[in-house]
Amino acid sequence: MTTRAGFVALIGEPNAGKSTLTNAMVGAKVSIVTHKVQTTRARIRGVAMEGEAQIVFVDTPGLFRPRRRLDRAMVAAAWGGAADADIIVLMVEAHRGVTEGVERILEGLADIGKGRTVALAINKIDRVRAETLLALAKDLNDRYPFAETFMISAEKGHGVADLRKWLAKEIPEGPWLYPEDQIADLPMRMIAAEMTREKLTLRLHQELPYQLTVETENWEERKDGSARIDQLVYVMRDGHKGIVLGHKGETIKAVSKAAREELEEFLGRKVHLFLQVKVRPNWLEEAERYSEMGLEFKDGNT
Ligand SMILES: Nc1nc2c(ncn2[C@@H]2O[C@H](COP(=O)(O)OP(=O)(O)OP(=O)(O)O)[C@@H](O)[C@H]2O)c(=O)[nH]1
Ligand SMILES: [Mg+2]
Repeated sequence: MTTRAGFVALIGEPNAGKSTLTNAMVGAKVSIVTHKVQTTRARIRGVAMEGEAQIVFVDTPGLFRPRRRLDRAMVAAAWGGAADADIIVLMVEAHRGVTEGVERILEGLADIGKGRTVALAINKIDRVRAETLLALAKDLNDRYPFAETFMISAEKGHGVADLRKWLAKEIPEGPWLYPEDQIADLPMRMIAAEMTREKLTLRLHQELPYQLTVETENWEERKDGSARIDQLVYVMRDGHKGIVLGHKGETIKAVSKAAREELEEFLGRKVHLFLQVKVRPNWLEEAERYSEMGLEFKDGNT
């Protein structure tokens, strides 16, 4: 049997469902998902097997008009993921259609997509009627020569298997890139930090999630088979620290519990998770924070 292997980059506007699709393809949660935009900050690789094909999905940060330094690093990571991939899948939200943001991505694809297979996945089809979908598919195909169009619901699983089968056929022949049982290419300490950031993002309101970051400071394997994990939550202001902690520490306690439970399930063993909140007014300008996130720190104005 000939094996196949390749990289498939999922790109799209923030909230399009890229991480949800990555997880659906892999069959496990490797990338965090929230209802808020700009959840994913760096490229997250998830590995899926389809017959003799190993498809490495590259989940990317959403593409939007960057303003701040972190925005720019995220958008650069997303386009970089597309440029390195064998196949690009553009995800568009069915109910939002061709937004200004989608138009801008199509402009970018005119360049990055050259010489590459680019497919379209219209996601969240559970939210619209069939007529709307067909019109949207036609509109998008008039604007860009997609190799194929898929109508999917990443969340409900509709169309996901068809897309995976097609991708398995399209990726190049070659030896597998990862051991057969590996599902993610991200250090465990980073996955653990992402889980905590997801729980924080789900609980906090407004802009706050954007202004915090989580890092795993220490990971200690214990003799009884459990792990002790210490994480730091960086926030920018004293007031933010208060919000993250919550009244009598309720918020951080709930976040810690939810993150620990998910980690225990992921690792299949007991975890002791300790979170500490640190005020760091300038963390968004610190190169080390970016490397911890898996992002490139770009010089220039904030
Ligand atoms: N109704 C519906 N919601 C979906 C579907 N797929 C994803 N979602 C929801 O859309 C929201 C965003 O999903 P994500 O997977 O985090 O989106 P993303 O593209 O990774 O977003 P960023 O990381 O911010 O760029 C979440 O609330 C998902 O549950 C779908 O097929 N149908
Ligand atoms: Mg995401």
